[in-house]
Amino acid sequence: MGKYIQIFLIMIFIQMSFLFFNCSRHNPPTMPESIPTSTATVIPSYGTVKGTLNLPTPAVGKNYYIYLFDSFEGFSHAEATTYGVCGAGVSIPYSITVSAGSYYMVVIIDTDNNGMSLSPNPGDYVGVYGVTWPQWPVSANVIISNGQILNYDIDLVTGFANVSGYVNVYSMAPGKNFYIFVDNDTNPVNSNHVAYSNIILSDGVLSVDYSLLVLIPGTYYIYAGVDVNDSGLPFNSGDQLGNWGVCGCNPTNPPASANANINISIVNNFYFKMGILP
Ligand SMILES: [Ca+2]
Ligand SMILES: [Ca+2]
Ligand SMILES: [Ca+2]
Repeated sequence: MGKYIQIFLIMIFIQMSFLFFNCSRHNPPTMPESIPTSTATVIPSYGTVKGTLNLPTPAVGKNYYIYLFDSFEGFSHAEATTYGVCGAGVSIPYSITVSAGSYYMVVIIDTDNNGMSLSPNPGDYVGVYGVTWPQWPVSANVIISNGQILNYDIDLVTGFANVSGYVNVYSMAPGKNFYIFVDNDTNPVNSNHVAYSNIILSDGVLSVDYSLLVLIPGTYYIYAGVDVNDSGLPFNSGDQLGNWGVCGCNPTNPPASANANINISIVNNFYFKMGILP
């Protein structure tokens, strides 16, 4: 093959390569719109826990509430919730559906019919799966996978006050509402408290005894206030307020972080006093 023919063929090859390269860069192949692109389909993954609630005595007509949660941030923030009404007898069937995962499961029967917006109170029936309250499981012991059905019975007991103490009000406020909260934060109106009580103060009262049921161990804020100006919650200027763990009675500086470490097996005594919100 002559040298010129070789050079000619090499030039043709370079030109064709260049054209092909340019075409590839400027005209990328496009997917016809009629061909669907593949998308990941998210299939919900759920399991069911069912069984029997074993009551200490019948609670006919009373509401039961069941909560599954991984980290507890208030009864309104559980990963799954169900409720129902107790029939006759001490064995109440239940069923709850939850996404796959690991959870604690607690049950409350509102024996005094004051509603779960108030959280459980002493005298309500309480239970936690795997142990007898006030014992607490060492880890999240309801472990459920997709499609799984677990049969778990839960023994309930009569809940008792495990957090108590007294609060000195700043000044007498007869006829005014006194509130005390065990809470995940210091906001009384965002529905993540864990225990709550409310009384009307009588004349002459400067010290209020309280007793609360904290169902789930943890580290919380405890604070109390008097709605001096009858505005309802939250507390505002002119109201009395106090936070446990704060020196003196400066109501404007709650602890920087939750500091009331509550062990549900013993009674914790928390005493504090109030100031006036500026
Ligand atoms: Ca109750
Ligand atoms: Ca709160
Ligand atoms: Ca007020």
